[in-house]
Amino acid sequence: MFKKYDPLKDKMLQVMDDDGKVIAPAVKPAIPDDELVDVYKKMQFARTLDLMMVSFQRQGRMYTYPPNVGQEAISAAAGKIMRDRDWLVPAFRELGAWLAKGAKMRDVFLYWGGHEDGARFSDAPNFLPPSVPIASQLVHAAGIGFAINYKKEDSVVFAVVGDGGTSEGDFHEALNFAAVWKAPVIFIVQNNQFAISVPVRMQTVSKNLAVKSVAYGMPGLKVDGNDFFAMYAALSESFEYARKGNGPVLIEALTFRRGAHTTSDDPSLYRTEEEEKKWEAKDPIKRLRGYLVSQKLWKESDDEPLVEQYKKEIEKEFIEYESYPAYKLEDVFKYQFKDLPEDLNRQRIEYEKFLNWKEARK
Ligand SMILES: Cc1ncc(C[n+]2csc(CCOP(=O)(O)OP(=O)(O)O)c2C)c(N)n1
Repeated sequence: MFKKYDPLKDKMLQVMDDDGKVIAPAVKPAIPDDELVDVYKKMQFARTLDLMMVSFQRQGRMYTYPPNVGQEAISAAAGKIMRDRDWLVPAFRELGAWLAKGAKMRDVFLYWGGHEDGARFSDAPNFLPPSVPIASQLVHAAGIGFAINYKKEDSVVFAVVGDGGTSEGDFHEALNFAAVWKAPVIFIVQNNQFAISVPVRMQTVSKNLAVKSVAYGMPGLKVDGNDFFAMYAALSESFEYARKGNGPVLIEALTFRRGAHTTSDDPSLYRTEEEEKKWEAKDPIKRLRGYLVSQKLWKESDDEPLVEQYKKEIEKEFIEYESYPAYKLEDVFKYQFKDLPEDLNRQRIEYEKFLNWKEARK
């Protein structure tokens, strides 16, 4: 597959068309029907949760949130392949993969609610906290890969970054050393074509993003990121390659962020409605549903009751989260150092004074 879809030739791996019709049967992964329906339901769940998070934020019940809508196939494929002993090193826009790794909804709410307890994800084995400093997570991923080899473990690291992240030094350092160390890391670039308002053509003049693998001496694949089958095929091949000790792989998953960058962004300022419409037709859930319907595994009318049930579950969890005790002031300072350095201690005292002053004004 790596040879056939050589990124230097700008080839893209695609298995189904926009309607879910299989156009490359030779590379379509063999997944049992019931498991495929399960994947579809998980994608629907992730989307429902994602849309509701935006809605909670709009209601003033949640802090800022980065919508995932349109990018669900990437997380769904990674989520189906990852085992407990594999690592997920996330950026911040791969909610479905968090859930697949075992993250509980409560923790997702706590994380985006700015609560320190939300950074723990104690039910998700081998899951790093989301990384807002762009691409910094990739050096951690390379280091984990090094440790896996050192300890002779059978684990693979799934590390996620955005297209904008490929312009960061950390991206290049991580890829270089992962390759030198033959670290079992799959670097997944979610190329959603924008880094906030900056289009990908302003990030690079490379032919594509997968081609960056060539300089570091690792295989790279450009994949239709809205095509679940293509993502699954690419990631399972990469998984086997990395697991067998061959080293890292770079996957460029071409997709489109249908929502805003975060809830504090307005995409109408930097992209056209036409572009949005074009990508709506390539929606990953619509495409997988097209396939399932054609195989008589699903009916369009099955969607509504499913989503309604998910909405109820999510609302219930969210209400529970809202009664979670507020975090203590010291929690903000507690986790980085064993002994708080003097300057941070001064900040803590100052902040405490500020909070007391604010309280007294009420
Ligand atoms: C090191 C660093 N620089 C800048 C920012 C501000 N910032 C937050 S998200 C973002 C864009 C990221 O774009 P991309 O990597 O394409 O991921 P996407 O948000 O599209 O998923 C920027 C510049 C940051 N968080 N970290």
